[in-house]
Amino acid sequence: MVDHLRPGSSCIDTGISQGAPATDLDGHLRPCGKGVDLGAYEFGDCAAAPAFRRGDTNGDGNMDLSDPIAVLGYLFLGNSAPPCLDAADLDDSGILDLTDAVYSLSSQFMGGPPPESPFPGCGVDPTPDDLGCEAFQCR
Ligand SMILES: [Ca+2]
Ligand SMILES: [Ca+2]
Ligand SMILES: [Ca+2]
Repeated sequence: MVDHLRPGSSCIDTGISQGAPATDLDGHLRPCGKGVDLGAYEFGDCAAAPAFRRGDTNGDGNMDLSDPIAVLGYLFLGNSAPPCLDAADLDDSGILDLTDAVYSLSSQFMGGPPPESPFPGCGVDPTPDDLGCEAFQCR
């Protein structure tokens, strides 16, 4: 653990978030604290980013018609938010909107492109955004 930052290190919160991966080498979310830390590891005790499968909006293990319907219900009917908003952001635009539901329908039923990574396996979001992923059960 010698390559991890110590408390009080001048590297803490002084990195540049632009281009920084969404997680450090331990899989912990970054930034952890006020800003991204310099180096490969974030200092602190931030939670590991949950792995998820993009497109499986309701987290039931596969992508089917119920997933875009869950997105539409959340966006337009006031239903509760999906547990992992990143999984619902099929085009990885960082924004959850009608486009994502259409993307899912197109992908499943009209020969459209598959969801952006991570898909079809589980993984973490390769592009940091504000959506976040509270919980996802990979199976
Ligand atoms: Ca599903
Ligand atoms: Ca989107
Ligand atoms: Ca993203």
